[in-house]
Amino acid sequence: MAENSSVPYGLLGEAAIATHEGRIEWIGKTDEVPSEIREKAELEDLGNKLVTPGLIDCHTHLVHGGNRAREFEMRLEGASYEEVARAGGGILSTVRHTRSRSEEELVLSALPRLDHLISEGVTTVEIKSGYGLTIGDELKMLRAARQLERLRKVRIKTSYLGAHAIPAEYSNKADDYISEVCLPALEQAAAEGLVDAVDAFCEGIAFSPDQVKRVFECARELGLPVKIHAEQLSDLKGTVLASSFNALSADHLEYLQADGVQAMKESGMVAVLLPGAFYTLREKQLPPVEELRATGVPMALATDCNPGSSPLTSLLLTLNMACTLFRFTPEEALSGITRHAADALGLGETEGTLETGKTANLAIWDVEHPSELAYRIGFNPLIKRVYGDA
Ligand code: DI6
Ligand code: FE
Repeated sequence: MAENSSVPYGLLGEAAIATHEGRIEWIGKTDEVPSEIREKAELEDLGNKLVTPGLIDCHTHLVHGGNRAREFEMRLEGASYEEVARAGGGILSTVRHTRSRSEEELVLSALPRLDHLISEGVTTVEIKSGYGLTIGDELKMLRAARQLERLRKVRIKTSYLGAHAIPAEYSNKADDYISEVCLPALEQAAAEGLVDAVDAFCEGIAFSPDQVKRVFECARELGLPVKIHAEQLSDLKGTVLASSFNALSADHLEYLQADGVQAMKESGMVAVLLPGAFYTLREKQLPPVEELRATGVPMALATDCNPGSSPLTSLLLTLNMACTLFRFTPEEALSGITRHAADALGLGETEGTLETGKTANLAIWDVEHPSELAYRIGFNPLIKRVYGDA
């Protein structure tokens, strides 16, 4: 499966891939392998297997303390979100658990989630901060994310999400939180090389467009790209704001309107849709997939793995949810966790398609057709994952 958009899935048929020092050196029809490559190659016959780019989970909160299974029970017993929050549930309960864990404990609790993604052929994972909400705890989360890349053969991209929720000690003082914690933490994290992008949650229960704009202005001064959680529960025009900063992506988008779709098209943003959160929250408002498709806005998919709204660690199940819930085609869904997910992380030059010069991050599948990857529910047909030809 290579960059060949005229053919469904970009399939090459009987093909060969030559890798060298972590890069794709050549890719093409098996009977067209150049002699100089064929002479020096160590051949591995994969038989009639499907090879795709390594999968990319471009939106996760993989590092976090504790879980919210009790909250899940309460909601099923009929408790409202407000009752759950009053009982100490919600994002702020994960903040308490995350603050109480050491960096090492956060790494150890994230590893099983990361290993499950890797078992499904994932080679790149984006991991956000946003459950620390103090300078020290936000940096602790980002250091834990960087540690994971040293412990596993996987590429980790970090996003600073200090503007995720207003901590209890700053209740009704969101602007003070931005000034005294969020921006100083971003500057320190950037100085320590812990930040690849800056994210913010623009929503009535989180931060206003004006507050998000303060965070994005700081990111711009630091030379960092931005992305946004926007239009998840209402339309605050967060996506339009993010487009004015040439954001990499806007994520969730259930309440995105035509002005937001147009703004994404004009600024070249990626729409990252998160069916796990839509499913978990039993949301009724569908993101405007048809408008995004018709306007030509690239659509990526991700697990949004987090302990509250999307405790999902399967990118393959995410494919199936996108097709069944959002009416993605299986081909769109597979592009959503490869080429478009790469662009949502600013990695389109090196990841996301099988092309000469790109990273040799591959996934090899025992399927007869690529649509099987989205079709099956709870089945993993991965035979082998190749990370940088290692
Ligand atoms: N949107 C979400 O759905 C999650 N964060 C966000 O910005 C919720 C995270 C949680 O419930 O812990
Ligand atoms: Fe999220």
